[in-house]
Amino acid sequence: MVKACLFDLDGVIVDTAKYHYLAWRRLANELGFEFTEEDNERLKGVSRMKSLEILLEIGGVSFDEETKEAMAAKKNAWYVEYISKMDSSEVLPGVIDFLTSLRENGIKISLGSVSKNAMIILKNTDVDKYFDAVIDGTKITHAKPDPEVFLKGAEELGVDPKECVVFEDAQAGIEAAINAGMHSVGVGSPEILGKADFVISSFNEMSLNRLKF
Ligand code: B16
Ligand code: MG
Repeated sequence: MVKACLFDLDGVIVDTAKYHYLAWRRLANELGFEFTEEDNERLKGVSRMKSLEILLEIGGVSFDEETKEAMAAKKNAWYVEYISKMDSSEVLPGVIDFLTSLRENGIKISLGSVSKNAMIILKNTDVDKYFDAVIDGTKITHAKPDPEVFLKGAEELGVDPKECVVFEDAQAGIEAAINAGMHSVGVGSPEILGKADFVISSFNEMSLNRLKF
């Protein structure tokens, strides 16, 4: 049995992708071009500045660094406005039951997200109390597939990477787990997350006896 579970946030604990989408689309529209939900798929698990680069590439426009920083800040202010209205009803199915059974069985829990807004989301949805460690975008310098976010989580929990399992909805996140020498469970579609040890479509399919690798 593993000793620690490390969770990505967006797409695993909650679905904040829709709020990222609304905020990025608002920016794109302000710049005079469309941004579709399909385009938004390319931003999942990607850092804020890299997401902006992709958005500007889709719109076929370019700006200097200072303007890009201001645009990212503007998008983030809109995004924060949306997520400030979130509550516990937005936690994805099966997540609370699974987190509860982990705690009852002494398995440590860490967050491993590249989002700089992770703490607000955890607090608003009332899941912060389940976490022994929170590693987010404010604590890392390398984005996934770099293993930094998960290695820091394991270190803070005092657990060997080999005894950790990562839950991820993004391909780059599964690669980060592999690069960290950890087990991984994909949350979503097996076509995208094929490198994971196994894939679930929701936490309703998850139980402690599946944590033996
Ligand atoms: P922020 P995760 C990621 O969260 C999102 O999937 C991605 O779409 C977003 O751009 C990134 O966080 C940065 O978020 O702008 O809030 O710092 O999947 O790593 O939990
Ligand atoms: Mg994610």
